[in-house]
Amino acid sequence: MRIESVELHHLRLSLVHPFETSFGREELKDTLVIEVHGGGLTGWGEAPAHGRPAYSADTVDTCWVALQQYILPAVVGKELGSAQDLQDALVFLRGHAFARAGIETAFQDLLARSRKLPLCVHLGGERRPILAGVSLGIQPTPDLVRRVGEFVSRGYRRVKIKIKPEHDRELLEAVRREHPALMLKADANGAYGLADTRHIETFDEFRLLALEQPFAFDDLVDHATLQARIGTPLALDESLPTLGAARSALRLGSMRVANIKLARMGGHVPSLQLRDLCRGAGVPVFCGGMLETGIGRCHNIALATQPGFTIPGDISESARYYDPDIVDPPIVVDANGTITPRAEPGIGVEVRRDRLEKARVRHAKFP
Ligand code: OSB
Ligand code: MG
Repeated sequence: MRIESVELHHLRLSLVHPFETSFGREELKDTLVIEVHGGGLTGWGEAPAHGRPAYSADTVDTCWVALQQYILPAVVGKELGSAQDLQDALVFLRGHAFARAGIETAFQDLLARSRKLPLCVHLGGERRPILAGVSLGIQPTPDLVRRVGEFVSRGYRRVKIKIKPEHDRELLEAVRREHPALMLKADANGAYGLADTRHIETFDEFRLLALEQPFAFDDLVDHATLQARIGTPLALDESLPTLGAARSALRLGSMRVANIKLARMGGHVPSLQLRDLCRGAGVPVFCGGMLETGIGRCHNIALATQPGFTIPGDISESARYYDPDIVDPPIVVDANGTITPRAEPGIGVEVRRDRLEKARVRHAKFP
């Protein structure tokens, strides 16, 4: 398969609800949608970077430059037999994982469509329902408890809540009181330090599925010290930017669960390699999210159906963030709290060009 041309669509979408984490509050979401053309077919991918380098160094602007200057010249017009071939053509590239994920996911969609297979089957899995999960930002405790209740009544069986110092125990206690059996995760996005160890030890009573990224994005050692002192499994997110970092984390005992994000890892190929590493170490994994549009969301769903993704991830329905989403039909959660990948080839949804163009702030074609 040859990628003949690529289009970049920088979108700015308003979120249905503002999303607040320990790094700030977002009301608008910028993202980069990547459209690849080849063999008479079109594939869609997404680099769901933010407008500012807060979660990682990647922004839509850095993705834009990395794609135009380095990535697209290395892959467009080349005969690439597989997504591994595309990754091999990019071995020179350090970092820029979100941009790499954008082109790789688009190419995987193109390959799946050329094989007339749903993306989940093309990737090596089977088309099976996955448990949905919702990630709820920082907000006053009564609002959060009400929001959890709304999602639970709509069928969601797994909820992740964002926490930070002074905004943790009270929240967890309130949610646990109302939902004793809910699968609950807490994510701190690096807001704590080793000095908070005694406080974090008290979270064991909340029976969390995992406590995600309590310490800094570049730490593995303190996470290992904390993991040895608590019963709650730690899940790493920001601290796993590469396979090498993950190998170190597994060796050190810094986590008992891994959050695998397509954007952070640079596509399906490295995400599945991380799954394999974790499997070898007996560490279960889940698929995380970055507020993706329907395009990235379909890629997340396909990844989450792969063998080894035994912990329910952070994949919610389209309407949680975007109403309307840019894809048709939107992604929905059924009454059992599950999402079923579509049977059509590739991501299985149609990208609505009218909505894409309405949300677009910048557009480029390559070559
Ligand atoms: O830490 O997992 C995170 C969103 C943006 C940046 C970081 C994170 C998140 C989420 C949202 O938790 C997951 C989603 O619903 O897409
Ligand atoms: Mg996280």
